[in-house]
Amino acid sequence: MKAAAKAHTNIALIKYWGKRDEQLFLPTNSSISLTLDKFYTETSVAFDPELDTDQFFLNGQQADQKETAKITSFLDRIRIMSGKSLYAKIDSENHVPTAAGFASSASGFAALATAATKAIGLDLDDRKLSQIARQGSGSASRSIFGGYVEWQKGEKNDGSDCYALPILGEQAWDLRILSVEVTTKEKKILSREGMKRTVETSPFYSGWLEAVEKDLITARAAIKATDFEKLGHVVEANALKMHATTLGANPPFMYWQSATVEVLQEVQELRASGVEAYFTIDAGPNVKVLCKPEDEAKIMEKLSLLPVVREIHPCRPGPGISYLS
Ligand code: FM0
Repeated sequence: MKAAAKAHTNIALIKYWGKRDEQLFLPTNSSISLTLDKFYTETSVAFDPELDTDQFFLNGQQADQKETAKITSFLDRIRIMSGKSLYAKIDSENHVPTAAGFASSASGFAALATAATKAIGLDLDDRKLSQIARQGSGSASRSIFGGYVEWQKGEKNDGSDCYALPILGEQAWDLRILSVEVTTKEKKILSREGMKRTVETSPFYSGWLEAVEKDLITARAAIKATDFEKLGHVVEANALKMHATTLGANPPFMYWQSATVEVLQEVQELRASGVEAYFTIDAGPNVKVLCKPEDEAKIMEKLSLLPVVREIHPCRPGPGISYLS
């Protein structure tokens, strides 16, 4: 009763920001992402009648009780589905540099959902897998698929219509995402906490919900038409709107640092000088720059000159989940 799987991380082009059900991880808005080739998680799961508890190893080290408890509550959903009450040994290798500002939870729960369901004998399609991965971390639902992906929010209370769907495969449109790591000092507000506080207290949240519906329409159309300029503009504007909601929260917070703003301004200057580059930012200070393959070298060179830039990781569109032997 053993299986292993690999899943890649993804970057949101139109952000998931807020839950309508915290237990089932149902979002208040749909989101769109690009799965990336460079960063991924490989996980093997072995259910074993000899075990009386789950054992979780991350990068070869046994995880503490708190981390293991998260995995156990996730696996409980799969145990209930399969009708089997076996515990498992989970081995996970993360190839995601945390400092680069990518959440390893997206690739982590996508790989875990894929390996665990297979190991326990469930034969599920990708849509169903995305629903299971979603219940570990919302953004993990999108990492089941490669390329350009939409996670649709659904309307139902049980989450049965809430899953990810591919929009365009990773081979169909070659864009680049440059992950720009900046020097940081402040402590992190996790996206889970940040989105909850924003939903509950920010007067700007209703404006976000209204705007994101329009941004989704624009982004879907831009991806289907492979219209880079249209996509870039909506991606950048959507990220700014998400971050604006945090300024209205109580207590207010912001993910940006001065280094973040320096990179944003450099990207806008590049654009003013005729280079097509657009930024997006997740729940942290690092910046991701979206560009065409032919502009990648030039943009990297320019951004590297900023003293606040520590490292740049260039990424390409990446594949969805795969099973490992
Ligand atoms: O990825 O509480 O998935 O759409 O990265 O685990 O469901 O870590 F910028 C923020 C990701 C949020 C946008 O949140 O939250 C996005 C964000 P969980 P996640």
